[in-house]
Amino acid sequence: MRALVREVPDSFVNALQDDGRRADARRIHVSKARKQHARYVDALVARGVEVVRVPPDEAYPDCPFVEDQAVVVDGRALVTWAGHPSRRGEADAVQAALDAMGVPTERLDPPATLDGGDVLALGGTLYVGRSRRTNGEGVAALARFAQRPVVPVGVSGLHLKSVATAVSDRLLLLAADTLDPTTFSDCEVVVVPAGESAAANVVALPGAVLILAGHPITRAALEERGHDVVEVGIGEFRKADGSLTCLSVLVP
Ligand code: CIR
Repeated sequence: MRALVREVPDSFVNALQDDGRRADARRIHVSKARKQHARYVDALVARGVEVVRVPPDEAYPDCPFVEDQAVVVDGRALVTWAGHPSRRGEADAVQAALDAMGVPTERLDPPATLDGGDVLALGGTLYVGRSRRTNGEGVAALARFAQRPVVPVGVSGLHLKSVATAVSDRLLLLAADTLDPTTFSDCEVVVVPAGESAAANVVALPGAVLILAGHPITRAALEERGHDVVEVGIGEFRKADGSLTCLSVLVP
C-alpha cells in the first residue's frame, strides 16, 4: 500500500476551525503539529506503507488534510473541487504527486463540489456525505467516475468520515447519536460512545488499525474483534476539525 501525505505549513495556525463558526477556536501550535504528523507518518511506515510526501504550501493552511483533495477508486483518482473555496488551490500539487506515482487522475469540474472526507468505501459501495462541503453534483460525478453503487448520506457535521469509518469490508465504526446504523448494509456496526466519538475515525492499514490516542472503549472493541490497534495523537489537527483519515490519501 502507498500513501500520499502533505507536510504542515507555518500557516497551519490559520487552518479552518469549524468554517470559522466556532466561538471557542483554540490556537494551533505548528511545531507540535509537525511532530504529531511525523509520528503519524512513522505509524504508516511501520506497517509497510510506502509514503509519498508532498511539500506544504503556505498559501493553503489546510493542505495537510490531503484526504479531501482526491478520492482513489480501483487505482484511479478523482481530484476534487473542494467544498470550501479557500482549499481549492490545494489540488494541483496533489494531482502532480499522483501523476508522479503513476496513478491516473481525473478532475472534478465545478459547480460539483466534493471533499474526500465525505467518501466512505465499504465493501463494493461508496457512501458519500451530502454535507456543507459535498453537493449533489459532486455525488453524481463520483458515481460516474467510480462505476460503483453510491449511497448519498445526509451529514450535519463537517464530513461523513468525521462520524463513520470502515475497519474492514465487514466492520464499521459509527459515532453514537449521529447516523442511523441501518444506513450501512451488510456489515457489523460498532457504535462508538459519545465520550469517544472522535475515535469513530480510524485508518485501516494492512494488519493494523490506527486509532486516536486515549479512547480505550473503542480500542477494546477493535481488539475484541481481532484487530491490532496502534494509537496516534493528532491533537493539533483535531483543533482544526481534522481526523486520522484526513492526513493521507491511501493508494491500495
Ligand atoms: C477544513 O475545514 O477543511 C479543515 N480544517 C479540516 C478538514 C478535515 N478533513 C477531513 O476530515 N477529511
